[in-house]
Amino acid sequence: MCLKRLAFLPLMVEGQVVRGFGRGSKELGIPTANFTDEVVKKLPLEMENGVYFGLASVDAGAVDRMVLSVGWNPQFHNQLKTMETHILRDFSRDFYGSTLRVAVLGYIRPMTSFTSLDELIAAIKDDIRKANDELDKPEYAKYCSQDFFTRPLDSAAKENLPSKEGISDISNNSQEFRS
Ligand code: ADP
Ligand code: RBF
Ligand code: MG
Repeated sequence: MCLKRLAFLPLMVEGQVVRGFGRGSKELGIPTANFTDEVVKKLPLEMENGVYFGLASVDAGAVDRMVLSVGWNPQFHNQLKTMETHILRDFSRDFYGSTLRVAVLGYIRPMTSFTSLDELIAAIKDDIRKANDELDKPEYAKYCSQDFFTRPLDSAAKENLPSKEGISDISNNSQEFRS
């Protein structure tokens, strides 16, 4: 299987983890670390709403696999566009305020409104299976050791100050935006 490759990928996004609607873990059993509105507003215009896979790290720690959603969460009739990352690792703790780095590497499907929560959960489990299948491919290994993941956090991020937010396209590292 080969998922859709898009011109603006890979996309590297770094920002603070903020509170969302508190639904991810409670209702779905799938916690999602939400980026700030500032990060969501800076996403490339050509990035369509939907479900993506890639890699992620928290506070410059280990690089794990992830799946993420970008959009208005039609299942919940949300007004707010969010970017939410589910990291494929059991943290057994919250990390609100931490710096999250994600490398968005591929697109899986559009955001969908399902007839039940169980269907949404089943779809996300299927997304995770597809992400794992893709990320098993050797071509993705190089992203784990990218400078984007290995560079230390800057002092503002360590102190949880809201200055460390950016989006970059590693095919052209000069394109980096910060708020
Ligand atoms: P919220 O609506 O506030 O985003 P969630 O129910 O989606 O709440 O829970 C998300 C929070 O759970 C994250 O911000 C993070 O602190 C924590 N968390 C724990 N494990 C994970 C994980 N594997 N992936 C993403 N977030 C996780
Ligand atoms: N929300 C939707 O309304 N429709 C979806 O198809 C959908 N797919 C998702 C796929 C993944 C991999 C993840 C992590 C989230 C997805 N969500 C989707 C978002 C989900 O509704 C959201 O995480 C919860 O509402 C918690 O905020
Ligand atoms: Mg969340």
